[in-house]
Amino acid sequence: MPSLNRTDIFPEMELPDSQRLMDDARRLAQEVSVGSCSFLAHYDVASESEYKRQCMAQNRIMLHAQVGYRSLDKSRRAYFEIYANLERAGYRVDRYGICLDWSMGYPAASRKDMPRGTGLILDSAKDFARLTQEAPVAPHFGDFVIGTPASVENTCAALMAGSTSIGNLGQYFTFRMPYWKDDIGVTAETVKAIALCAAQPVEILIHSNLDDGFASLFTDMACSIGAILLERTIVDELIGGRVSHCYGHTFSEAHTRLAFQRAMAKVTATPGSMVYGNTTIYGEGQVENYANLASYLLVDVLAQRLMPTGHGLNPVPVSEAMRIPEIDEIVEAHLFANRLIQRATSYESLLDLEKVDEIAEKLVEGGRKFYKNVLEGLAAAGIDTNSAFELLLAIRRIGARRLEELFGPGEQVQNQARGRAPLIQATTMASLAAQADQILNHFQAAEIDVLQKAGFRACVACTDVHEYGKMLVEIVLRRLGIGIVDAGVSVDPDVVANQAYVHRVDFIAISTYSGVALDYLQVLCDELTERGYPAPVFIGGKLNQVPDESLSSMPVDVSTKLQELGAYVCHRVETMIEVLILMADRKVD
Ligand code: B12
Repeated sequence: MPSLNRTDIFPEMELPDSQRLMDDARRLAQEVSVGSCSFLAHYDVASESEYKRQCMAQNRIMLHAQVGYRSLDKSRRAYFEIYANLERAGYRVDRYGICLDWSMGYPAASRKDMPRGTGLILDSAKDFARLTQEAPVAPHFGDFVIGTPASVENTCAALMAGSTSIGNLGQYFTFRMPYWKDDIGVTAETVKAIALCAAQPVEILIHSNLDDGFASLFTDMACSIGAILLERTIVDELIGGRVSHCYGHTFSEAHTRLAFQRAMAKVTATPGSMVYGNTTIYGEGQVENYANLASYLLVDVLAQRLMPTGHGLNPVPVSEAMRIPEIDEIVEAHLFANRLIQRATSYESLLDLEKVDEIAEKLVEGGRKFYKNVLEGLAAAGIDTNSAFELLLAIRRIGARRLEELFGPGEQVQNQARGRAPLIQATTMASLAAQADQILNHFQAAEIDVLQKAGFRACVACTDVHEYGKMLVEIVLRRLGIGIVDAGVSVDPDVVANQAYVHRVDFIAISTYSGVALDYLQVLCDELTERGYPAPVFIGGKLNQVPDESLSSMPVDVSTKLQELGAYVCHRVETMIEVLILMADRKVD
C-alpha cells in the first residue's frame, strides 16, 4: 500500500497559520455574540445544549423537524405553524433544522450569479433573526454555514439570530460549491467560524452530520466512529469548541442503528444534535413509508430511552422521496412520532441488547484504531497534526475512499471494496450492489453480450454531493464491460465536457439531485457544442428545479425540458441500458 507524502497532499509552499486564524476569530467574538430568540427566552436557557442536558436528565425525548423553503415568508410560516399545530395537539417540537439553500454557501457578495438549489435564501442577518422569532423552537442552522466559503459571515448571522447549534462540519469534508476552487480559503473560513463559536461565553454546538460527510461513503461503519474522534480532536482539542454529531440517513438496519448510538455514547459525552431519519429507505408509496418511518423511529426512541444522548429525533415525512415535504406533511409525521413515543412505553424490556452491544464494542474498537491509524499516518507523511487547519484540509483532500483504504481497521483482503473486510458493514453500499443485480436481471444474456462487445466508453459524473446514483450507474456499466471515465462528484459541467472530449467517450451519464438539472444540462450542452463533440447525454436522479419566476418557490419537474435539449431522461437505469443496446446494435451493423 503506497504511503502518504506531504507534498502530494499539500503542493503549496505556504498555508495559513491555524493560530493566527483562531486569534482573528477571537477578536471578532468581541463584536459578535448570541442574540435573543423565542426559544432561548421561552425556556430561559443560555443555549440549546443546556436545554438538551435538561431533557436528558428528565429522560424526555426531543423532536427535530427540517424546514426551509426557498421563500422566507413560507419558511417563517412553517416555523410558526408546525409549532402551533403540534402544541394544539398537546405535543412539542423542540428544534428546527433550517435547510438553507446551497447558494448560501457563497459569500453574499458573490452569491447572485451562482447556481441555486431548492432551499432557503436569506439576504441579510436580519432575515436570519426574523425566522427565529416566529416560535419557541431551537434554531439549528445545520447546513451551508460552517464548512463553506461563507462560513464566517453565516455563522455571525446565525449566532446573532440566537442559534446555538451550528453546522455542518460533515459537509466541509465532502461538499464542493460549484465553480469554487479555493479549498484553502474554505478551510481558513471554517477554522475561523469554529473558533468564533468556541470564543462565545455560552456553549455553541458545532454540528456535524456524519452522513453528509464520510459516513455515507465508508464501507465500514467503524470508520464513522473514527471520524467522530478525529472531528473531536480538531474542534474540541485544537480549537477549543464543542462538536456534536448527527447520524441516521443511511443507517438502515435495526441492530447497527441502535449499536451506533450506543457506540457514540461511549466515545463522546457531548449531547448529539439530531438523529436524522433513515431517508434512504423511503420510496414512492406513502403508506409503505409509514412502515419505514416506524421501523427506524422506534429504534431511535428506544435508543434514547435506554441511553439518553440529547439527540432530537427526526420523523421524516412520508412524501420525502417525491418532493420537499409541505408544512402539513411535517406536522403529520410529528403527530405520528409523538403517538409512537407514547405507545412504545416499556418496549425497551423486549430487547436483547447483548448482540447490539457486541456490535457497539466492535465499532468503538475499530473506530479507535482508525483514528489512531489516521493520525499516525498523517504525522508520518509530514502533516502537522497539532494544526486544525492542516488536519482539516489533509483529511478533505485525501477523501473517504483513500482514508479507508489506507487506515481502515478491517483486515486487508483482495477483491473487496477499499481492499479491506469491514468490521461492521455499512448497509447502503451492500444495497447498491443488490440494486445493480436487480437491474441486470431485466436483460437477456444476448443483450448483455451485444453491449459487452460494443467496446463503449462512458464519462460518468454527478452534479452535487449525492453520489449513490452515480455509484449505481458505475457498478452496472462496469458489469456490462463499459469503460468508465470518472469525471467526479460535485463536478462542474465544463469539466465533464472536457473529460468527455479528451477521452472521446461514446456517451455521458449524469446523476443529479440538488434541483439544478436544467441549468446544468444547458451549460453542459453548450460546452460540448463549443468543443464540437455532441456526445449523447443520459441524465437521472431528481430532475427538478425551482423556476426563476416561481410564485410557490417549490421545484418543478423539468424532464420534458431536458428531453427538448436532447438528453435521454432516465428515471431508471434500465432506460439507459435499453438505449445503449440499440446504440450497440447500430455500431455492430
Ligand atoms: C441519500 C440522500 C442524501 C445523502 C447523499 C449521500 C451520498 N453521498 O450520496 C446526503 C445525506 C449527503 C444528502 C444531502 C443533501 N440532500 Co439529499 N437525499 C438523499 C435521498 C434520501 C436519496 C437519494 C439517493 O441517493 N438515492 C439512491 C439512488 C441510487 O436511487 P434513486 O434516487 O431512486 O435513483 C434511481 C434513478 O433516478 C436512477 N438514477 C439516478 N441517477 C442516475 C443517472 C443516470 C445516468 C441514470 C441512467 C439513472 C440514474 O437510478 C436509481 C435506480 O433506478 C433523497 C430523497 C430520496 N429518497 O430520493 C434526498 C434528496 C435528493 N436530498 C435533498 C436535499 C435537499 C439534500 C441537501 C441539499 C440537504 C441539505 N440542506 O443539506 C443535501 C445536499 C447538498 C448538496 N450540495 O448537494 C432533496 C433534493 C430536493 C429536490 N431536488 O427537490 C431530496 C429529494 C430530499 C427531499 N425530498 O427534500 N442527501
